[in-house]
Amino acid sequence: MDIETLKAQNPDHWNKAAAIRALTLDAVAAANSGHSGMPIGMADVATVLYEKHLKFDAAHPGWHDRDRFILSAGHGSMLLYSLLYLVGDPEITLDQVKNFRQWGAKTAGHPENFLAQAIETTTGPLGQGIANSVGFAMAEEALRARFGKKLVDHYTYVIAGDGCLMEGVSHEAIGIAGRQELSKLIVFWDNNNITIDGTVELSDRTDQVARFTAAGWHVQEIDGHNPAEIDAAITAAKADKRPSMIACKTHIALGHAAQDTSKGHGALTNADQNAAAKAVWGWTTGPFEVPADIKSAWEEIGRRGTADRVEWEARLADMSDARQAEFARTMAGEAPKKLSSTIKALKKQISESAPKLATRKSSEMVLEVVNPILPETFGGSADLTGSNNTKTGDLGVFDVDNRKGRYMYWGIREHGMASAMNGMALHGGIRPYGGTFMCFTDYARPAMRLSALMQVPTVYVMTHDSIGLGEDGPTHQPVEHLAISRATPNTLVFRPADTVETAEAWEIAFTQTKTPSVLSLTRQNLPTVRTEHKTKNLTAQGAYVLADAEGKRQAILMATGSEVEIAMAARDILHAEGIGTRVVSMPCWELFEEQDEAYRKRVLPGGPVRVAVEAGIRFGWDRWLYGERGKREKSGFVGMHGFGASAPAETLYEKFGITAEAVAQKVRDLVEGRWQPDPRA
Ligand SMILES: Cc1ncc(C[n+]2csc(CCOP(=O)(O)OP(=O)(O)O)c2C)c(N)n1
Ligand SMILES: [Mg+2]
Repeated sequence: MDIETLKAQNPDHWNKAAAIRALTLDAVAAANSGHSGMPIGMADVATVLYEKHLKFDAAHPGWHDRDRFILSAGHGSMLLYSLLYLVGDPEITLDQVKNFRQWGAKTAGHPENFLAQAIETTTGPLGQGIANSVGFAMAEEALRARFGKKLVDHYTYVIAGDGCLMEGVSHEAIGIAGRQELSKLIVFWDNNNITIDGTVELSDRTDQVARFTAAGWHVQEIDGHNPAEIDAAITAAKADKRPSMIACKTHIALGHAAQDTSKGHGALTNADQNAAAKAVWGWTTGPFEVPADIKSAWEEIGRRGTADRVEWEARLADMSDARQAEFARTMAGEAPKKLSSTIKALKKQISESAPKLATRKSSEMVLEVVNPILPETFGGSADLTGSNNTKTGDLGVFDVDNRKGRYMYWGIREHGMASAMNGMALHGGIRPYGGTFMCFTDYARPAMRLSALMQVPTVYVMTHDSIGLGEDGPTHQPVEHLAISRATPNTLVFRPADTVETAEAWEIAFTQTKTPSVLSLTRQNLPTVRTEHKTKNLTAQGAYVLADAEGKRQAILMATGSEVEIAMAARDILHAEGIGTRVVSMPCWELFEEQDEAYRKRVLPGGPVRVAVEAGIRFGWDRWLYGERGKREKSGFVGMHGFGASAPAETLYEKFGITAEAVAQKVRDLVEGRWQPDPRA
């Protein structure tokens, strides 16, 4: 259908959609950057969705039972900002739209979830939104099973572009959604056949309809500019028991000189061409001006859900006080009071019995006592359940016929798992944790970075955290992954030395509201080093004195995880030789950095020689070796300098020189002034 016919057939619809198109052109032109074509192309789909289907109340963007709208094609951010301004969102005002992409504005280049309540997730890295949406839809299912349909009953709508569908993570997401029959997930594919380099044919020939169908989705193909077809397709999608993909044939930059070309993808800033496009759309007002009747029609859409919300609030108010309080606590992500006492009791029991355990097993022990008292936890693993020790007795398996299950078999999909976990956390009401091998942090990395950026407390259970995993060899032995994780802002990286530290780490991870955690856990057994029970959570200080020097303090050994045992053994050797040695356990650098100067100085005083021991690369350790009152000539590192190898763990520690004797020798050299620059450092 040509534009004139579309206009004539449904002028009310056309004008509402034109408002999105015009605001997009104006904001992108004012910013002199951004992406005009996608919002212009998808304006009709978005208009019908908001006008006829999306359950929301513009004045209350935080209403828990709202439908979620996820703009996976995040470069088209002006689509979202236009919609929010038009419906009367309290945060995305006209001023915000005028300040698109400027310092301090909520209308950032790509949507950022932490800038406005109505922005459900941060998108821009293509594919993330569609993968997050799987988590949103799972969270809805899980919470509906827990709290009932009266409180939780909403859809998750997604707009994904060609780019989102080409990214690998979309494959993982589509597979999960199909297998789990997430019937309330509805994805619109902006099928415009254009990406930045040209047409899709340049790089892809996938039959997307066949692909989604093969994964178990309900699929429809429509004209993405025809409001009647869009409406009917959404209605049909809702009625189907499968997740739905609606392939919307659209024209990027519809009505603009750049229509149907890759030029239309980016910033359309040519004033004449923009004026001509507005003329084609029948848009006659000045920049950022929406005629009052069109604006008020949009505001009416923004109020469409008010009655629903009020009824929902009445239903909530009708529930028992206890139920209301539990719902509020769950949605706010507050840990129950019992968590702290449960962790303390476990710590006491462990300090007394001093078991020798792999910290992955310690982690399971913690989860066994914590999961029953935190009904919001949701565990899983990327096909390594028995290795990651993430499944505890009471969880039950999340599945089509058991939405109360709190354990997910994610399959071999680290990236999809991480991204979906972010979606669950963003939805609210769920505390997701998921496991894989530490070296496959790489496979989950794009989503792990977004957990940190988006400020969501997703927990990553990363087991087999060093050469200590042994025979599987260097492909499976992380060496740089601690450094990568620690380099990521707003991420707590825990490498606990025993069960007590593991329990403390979990307590911290499960009380975060804005920070993800990475738990780096061993495959191999470790002794309990915290044999004296302390109620205080020492891991919360990031680093602490585990064992002090006897006699004159000549050396400080800093270690994490499995190497704390080695540091303790080195301390014994050195003490036998009269070299007073302190061992500092450093389970979480980030928390140690947060401590005040006085505490850090007490733990790491200047003077003694310092040796760090960690079965990973040195990167980052210099901060503690000589950045924190230390001296380069009095410091050394015992760890990895390259990739590992395939052999039994004990052999590897021996061959790579990560032994108590090697640590003791390093200390002797430093104490006796035989420091040498390490060319590998
Ligand atoms: C992971 C990732 N890779 C690359 C980019 C850069 N990028 C932004 S949009 C885009 C093209 C996307 O094509 P499509 O989804 O079809 O969007 P359209 O051109 O139709 O608006 C690319 C490559 C990105 N944002 N994220
Ligand atoms: Mg495209």
